[in-house]
Amino acid sequence: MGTVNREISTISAIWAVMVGLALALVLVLLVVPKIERAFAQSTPTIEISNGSIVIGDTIDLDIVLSEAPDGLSGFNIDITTSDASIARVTQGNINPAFGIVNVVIESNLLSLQGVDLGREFELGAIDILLGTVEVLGISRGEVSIDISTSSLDDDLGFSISTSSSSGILDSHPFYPTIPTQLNPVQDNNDDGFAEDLNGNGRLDFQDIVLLFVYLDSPEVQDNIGIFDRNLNGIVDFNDVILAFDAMLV
Ligand SMILES: [Ca+2]
Ligand SMILES: [Ca+2]
Ligand SMILES: [Ca+2]
Repeated sequence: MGTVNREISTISAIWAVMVGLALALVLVLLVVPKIERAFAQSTPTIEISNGSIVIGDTIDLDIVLSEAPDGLSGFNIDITTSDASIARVTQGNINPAFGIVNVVIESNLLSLQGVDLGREFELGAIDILLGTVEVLGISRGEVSIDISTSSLDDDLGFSISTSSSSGILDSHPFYPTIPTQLNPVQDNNDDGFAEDLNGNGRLDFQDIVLLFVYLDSPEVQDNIGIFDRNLNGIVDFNDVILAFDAMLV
């Protein structure tokens, strides 16, 4: 009897181990994919593209949602610039793929609302163009174009957690190309005056010679702001001398 009992308890132990292993396997199969998915999914980002603009002109910048793993049913976002004295928001458009749209512009703040009535953006959609923002260059400088999200819902009505990526906009004067040269002039040291007349990215004597030779050209005289170093309202020989002095600093 003792031998039989020992055999029964051995068989029970083996079963217990097998059941334990089976449960562990089921647990691994159920849990691991979820952990992998959690690590694989990145946070969707709403991003505004960077740009460069001539003062007085406008530029349209794209507003893009990187991904909508569970679809997109609608959004409500606000866009503004970090400094309205350098560049400000003037208009906005929503991607016409959205069925209901609402655009409100108030001072330097643009509000965009869209609803995906046509079910264009379903599970797994990526690189969704929400709309565009129009920005006007006011003065020289750099601003960020910032987004805040009031609401962004997936196809089940749940809020989509996102991060925002601001666009960087460089607002600058018009840089003409001096006659006989291939590249536009450049403001190499970012002081507001263009010293690199041949646009080769560095200061050299040809830059000074070009300013002297083409002093009366429309390319120079029509762009006083970037050449008039003595601030007397015209580009004159004294500006050539001051440009030369600046080169020696
Ligand atoms: Ca300069
Ligand atoms: Ca140069
Ligand atoms: Ca001058």
